[in-house]
Formats: sequence, structure tokens, C-alpha cells
Amino acid sequence: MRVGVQGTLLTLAPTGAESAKVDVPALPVTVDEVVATARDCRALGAAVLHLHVRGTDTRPTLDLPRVREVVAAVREITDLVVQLSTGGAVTDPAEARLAVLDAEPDAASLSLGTVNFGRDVFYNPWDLIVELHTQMQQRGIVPEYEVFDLGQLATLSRLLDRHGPPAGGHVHVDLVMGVPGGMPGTTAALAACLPFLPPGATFAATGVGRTSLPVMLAALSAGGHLRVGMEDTLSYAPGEPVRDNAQLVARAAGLARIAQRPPLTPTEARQLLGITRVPTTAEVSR
Ligand code: KMH
Ligand code: ZN
Repeated sequence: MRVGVQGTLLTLAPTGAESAKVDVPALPVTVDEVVATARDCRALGAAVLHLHVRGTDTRPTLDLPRVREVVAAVREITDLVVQLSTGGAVTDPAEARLAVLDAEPDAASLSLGTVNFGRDVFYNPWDLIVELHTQMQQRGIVPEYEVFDLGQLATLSRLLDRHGPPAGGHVHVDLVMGVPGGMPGTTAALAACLPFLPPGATFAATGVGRTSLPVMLAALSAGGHLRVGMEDTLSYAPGEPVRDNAQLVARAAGLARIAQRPPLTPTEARQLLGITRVPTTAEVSR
């Protein structure tokens, strides 16, 4: 764990690109819904917002004016770290995924390898990984390295060896577990990843679907951080649909407190992740 930061970094992934609003009415997709979710979850302990944007038709979009609109609206009402997804949807082309960086987020996700994604394929070839990494370095955008399988941690080491440390200098990894095609969401799989983290790196873990709770408990027990939200989990318990994102953040924050590592504030999260962009007055006063 990074010296001086003792709490749990709680990242909220409220929307994702996989679920349809018509199937999941509680999914935040409008600007107002995303802002209200961000505000409520910030109050409950979220410090980072992992953001996939939806268009006015509720479908996933990387349309830059729309992405900018949502980022500005979130910054207007909260001081959350805004981490844009560069993963997008499995159908998004590389150029559009790179162009998301033009919206000037504090941070962005960077997936470290191609992985089967259910019946789809999530493409992350080496050249795209390098391009995202170097563009984020040049723009001062702090990456969160998304790891879907253990071998992708070897890719991370190769990336850092060949292209240098990320913007901000600190390496933070999110182990995305339980994707059908990636590593399973188990304590054993999480423990197997830990020796392969770069020296000094921090990690969070995300358990997709029914692996959410076991992955959260395993991550906390190993000194890791947490990502939760309706991007990854739509059932709160067997047979019980998630009511909203706040329900998932409240549970994660409660477990973090039980682990005696309470949720970090966005300011503490910025310190942990090496984010130097200064929030606007509007963001700070919320
Ligand atoms: N929507 C997935 C295909 C990311 O945000 O960087 C990829 C994803 C990862 O969600
Ligand atoms: Zn995502």
C-alpha cells in the first residue's frame, strides 16, 4: 500500500456499455441520472467515477461532444476523480477509443490485453496499448490498468519497461475478475495475481456478476481497493436485482469500514493515484 494512504479507494462504475436501459431501468444513462448517481455515491464513499457515456438514445457512445457534456456536468456537481473508459463497447474502433482522451479526464482506463467477452471479443492489441499509454503520458492523464487475466500483468511489466512510468508516476491496476473469458472471480485467482504486480503498485479488484462479493472480500483482505457498480453487477443477492448504484457503494463502503480501511476522499484518491489536475471551485465546494 502507498505510504500515507491507509484507506480504501472506492471506484464507482455506474453504467458500462453492456446493459440496455430497457432491460435495466435503474441504469443511469441520461446526464441528469449520471450526475445524481455521482452525487449520491460520492456522499456514500465513492472517490472515482469510471465513466461510460450513453447518447440521448440511451446507447453507448464515444461521441466527443456528448462525452465532454457528461464530464462537465459531473465536475459541476462533484469533486470525484473522473476516469473515462477507453474500453468503450466491444464494437468501438481503436481511433474512437483513443479520441476519448480529448475530453481531458483526470484518469482513464487502459486494458492490457485482448480477452473473450462472453460471445464477443474485447480487442486490445499491443500497439493500441502502447498508443493509449504514451498519449496519456503526454497529456497528464493517469491510467488505471485493467487486467482481465494474469498474463496481462506480464504485458504491464513489458509496457513499463519499454515505455516508462505512467502520468503521475504511480501504477494502479484494476483486476477485473469473473468476465466470461477472463480469470475467475475467486480468492485463489486474486492471490495468484499479486506477485506479478509491479513494485510499488496498488490494486483494486472488480468481481463481475455473482463474483462481486467474494472478490470484494478477497481484495480487502489483501490490502486492495474496490470497484463496484452496475457496469459489473446487476444482482445484489441471488434473486434480488440491484436497486441502484448507491446500494452497491454503500455495501462496499461498509465492508471497507469493517476492514478498518474506510473510503478515501477524492482528494486522498488524487494523492494515491498521482493526479495533479486541480479540481475547479465548483467541484471542491460540493
Ligand atoms: N465495456 C468493455 C468492453 C473499460 O472500461 O476500459 C470494456 C470495459 C473496460 O468496460
Ligand atoms: Zn468500463
